[in-house]
Amino acid sequence: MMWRAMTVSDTAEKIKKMEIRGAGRIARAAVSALQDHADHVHADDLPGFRSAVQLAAGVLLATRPTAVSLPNAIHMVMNSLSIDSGSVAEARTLFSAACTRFITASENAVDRIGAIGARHIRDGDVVLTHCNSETALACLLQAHRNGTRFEAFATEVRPRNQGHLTIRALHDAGIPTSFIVDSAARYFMKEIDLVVVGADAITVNGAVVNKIGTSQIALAAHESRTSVMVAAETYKFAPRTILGEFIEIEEREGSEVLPGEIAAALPGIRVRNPAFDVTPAGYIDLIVTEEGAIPPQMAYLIIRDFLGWEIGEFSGADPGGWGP
Ligand code: RUB
Repeated sequence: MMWRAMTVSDTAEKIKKMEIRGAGRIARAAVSALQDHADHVHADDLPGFRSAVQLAAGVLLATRPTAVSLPNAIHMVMNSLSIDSGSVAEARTLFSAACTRFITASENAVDRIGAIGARHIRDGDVVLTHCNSETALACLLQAHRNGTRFEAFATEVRPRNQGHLTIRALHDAGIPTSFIVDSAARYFMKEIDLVVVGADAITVNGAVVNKIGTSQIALAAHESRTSVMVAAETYKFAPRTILGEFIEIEEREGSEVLPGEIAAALPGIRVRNPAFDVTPAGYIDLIVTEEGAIPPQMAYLIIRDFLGWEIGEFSGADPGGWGP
């Protein structure tokens, strides 16, 4: 079944190259590739089946390090492999059902976040968003569908221009939108009432890891007393941060920032290209999840109640839930 294995590696390649990007989409694409792989992989017995799925999971996990949605999603569906099943066929069915459940829950979560987040956008607001987050956009699009009249600002998002995707969505919805370079965010902040962004990971202390530049925008918002709302599904909270683990910040190729021919002429210059940064909880007013809106200081409760990780319980083994 060589071509099925390619499906996992194709998906992995697309995630690495950012043809599939955004924390939620990455998680759903990985689970879907894993489901397809498990549906078709040949295995003589249960241990063989489990290790074939595990191997594919490893390939997907190695793609991008920062979005915790990826390990959370994979571990959630992999949990179904530890349920006693009598045969490979039964294990396949259970695994496939877990994958479908995750994908559906993830899509529903975006809608639910949109519905909750939209209530925080008021008539006359000017709302700034950074990067291209489907959850952040869900809040804006739902507010617009609700009839709230507001304006949007969208940043360019160097170096990969995810802002182009965002302005396309805002344009198509008919939301009046201004497009600005990232470095203009502070200049315009006095006109902004609310910043809405997504998240790749949220730590136990409520810090939000998101697209590079988010923390500068949050700092400028804090300075001008503009509210910052983060829209993120519960599976973007990072259980292992309870143990003091840090979230790895992906640093990508310098060629994304400086074209090769210029770099070649300047051999003494090193280009640094972190893809994400960390915004401390103090600069965030609200995190909207599918379970409701919380202040960032309540992140631990999401990790405990929805991901199943408790302080004090940890002994080195995965306690289950959605945790990596
Ligand atoms: C995407 C990014 C998004 C979050 C949330 O970075 O930082 O804000 O992933 O997105 P990249 P979503 O383009 O490098 O993947 O709400 O769609 O999950």
